Amino acid sequence: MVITQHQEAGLLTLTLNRPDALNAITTELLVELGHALEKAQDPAVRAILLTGAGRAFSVGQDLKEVQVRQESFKDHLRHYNRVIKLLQHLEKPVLAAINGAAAGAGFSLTLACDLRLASESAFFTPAFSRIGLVPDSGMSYFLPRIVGWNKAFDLLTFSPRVTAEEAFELGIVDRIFPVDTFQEQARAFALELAQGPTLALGLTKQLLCRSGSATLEEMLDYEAEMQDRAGQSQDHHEGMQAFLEKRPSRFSGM
Ligand code: LHQ
Repeated sequence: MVITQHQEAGLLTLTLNRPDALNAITTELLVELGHALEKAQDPAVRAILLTGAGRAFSVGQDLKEVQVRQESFKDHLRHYNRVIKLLQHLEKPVLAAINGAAAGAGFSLTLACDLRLASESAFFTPAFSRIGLVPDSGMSYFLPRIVGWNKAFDLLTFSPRVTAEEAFELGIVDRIFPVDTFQEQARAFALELAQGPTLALGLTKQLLCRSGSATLEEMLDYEAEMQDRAGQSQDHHEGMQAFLEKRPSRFSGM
């Protein structure tokens, strides 16, 4: 298996598991990741943590595999695009725990997640322009939305190594944890999120997805619709009770 899966207390951890190849992405890896993400639609899964085994998160497309490819890049990218859409459309928080290098489509994978937790030793590099390619796997969509058009163009053109600290300054990284305690702290952070009001968080994600291409009027209507749904949830009821009883909420995700 090139994707390992571990489930505990509502948290599904998916690990890219080709450590000897710095988790370079193969078709097999994308197919396995796609299957795992489809299964993650199960309501028992309330948050997903995507990470890499060994010293890298992922160095992107396995360049050895594409050298002997049979299909066009356009056809090959269908495997990537399926995974990116699944990450974005899962109605629950998806976190990337970036333990080392995230390059090319490995970087893109992290951008399709809802939050990025980075080890102090992590770094990012678009890598595409260095081999005469354009950004793919959603990078041209997510990166300018996070860092702005001109910074995205700068990063995509010069493809520097962006340290975790620099990525934090740019808004690419949301939390940084020390190398020694990274796995433990990322897991604890994700476990806490897996105990959250999952339905409301999923609806929040849908709102943010829609806001990229909607007018204020459309968003006001969509917010009202989503609030109606959240307002009928068990978690809203529990949240209100907990507030009145001055105790922490015990959300069920429904
Ligand atoms: C690798 C790779 C790699 C194979 C390092 N593949 N072996 C989608 C579909 C269609 C077309 C193509 O594009 C895509 C999407 C993409 O992702 S394109 C972008 C692909 N990725 C890259 O171009 C990144 C290439 N790698 C690097 O720039 C560096 O290796 C980084 C900056 C990631 C890490 O640097 P270091 O930590 O200094 O490690 P290293 O460079 O020494 O690499 C260690 C080994 O890993 C080395 O092999 P070796 O046998 O010499 O030890 C590399 O050749 C190998 N490796 N990336 N993507």
